[in-house]
Amino acid sequence: MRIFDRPGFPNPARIRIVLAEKALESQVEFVSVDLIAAEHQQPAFLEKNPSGVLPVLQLDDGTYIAESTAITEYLDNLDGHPTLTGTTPKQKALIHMMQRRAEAELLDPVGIYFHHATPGLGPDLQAFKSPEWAGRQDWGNRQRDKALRGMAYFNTVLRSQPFVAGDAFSMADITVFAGLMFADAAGIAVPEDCSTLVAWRAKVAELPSVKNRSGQMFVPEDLRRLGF
Ligand SMILES: N[C@@H](CCC(=O)N[C@@H](CS)C(=O)NCC(=O)O)C(=O)O
Repeated sequence: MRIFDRPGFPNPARIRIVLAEKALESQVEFVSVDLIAAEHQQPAFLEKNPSGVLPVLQLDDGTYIAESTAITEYLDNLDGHPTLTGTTPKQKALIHMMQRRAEAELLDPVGIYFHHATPGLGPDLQAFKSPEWAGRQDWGNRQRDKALRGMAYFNTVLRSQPFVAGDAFSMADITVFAGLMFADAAGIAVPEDCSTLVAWRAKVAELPSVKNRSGQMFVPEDLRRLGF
């Protein structure tokens, strides 16, 4: 199997955690795609994933699987013992519901804020950032405020259960974790009154799959190119 990704970016990080959880890292060849140079917008990559986003999994038979949830489903079920996506109908439904909420209420608004209200990945890549979008600070702030509401929501959820979709660590936790990681990069701080979310995050950060996973840091050259 091959994974087309770029270390340090939030959606690729989701799959790096899954690979570590499932002890599959050694079975995967990582192919780095240079997002900042817009390699993912070139025809060669768009043939793999017409959406032009990372990560993408390539199976040994040549099949390409995009979308982090689909990749997670595949990897989690490879050994016949899914641990991240549920086993019972109820678990599967709750995990999918919460992971989608994590995308819709946290990861996606942080992404829009990052790309349209901050320098994001730079002017060369985001040529589509029109003056209206880039200049409409209220648009970005609405997305930041949405992300903050998302954090407050997950804080409330975690007050009554140890993990985002219930009693066990799952794909939904991975998405919330990636959302917070992206929020750090975008400069959106977790509100002080979200102490349960902060404690959950510290607990998840200590999981071996999260703490020791390969490629958790941005490629240093990327940080330099982004002006950090
Ligand atoms: N829905 C996709 C989102 C993937 C995504 O947005 N990936 C980012 C990297 S974290 C990307 O490739 N961005 C490139 C761009 O927006 O131009 C998934 O779940 O995998």
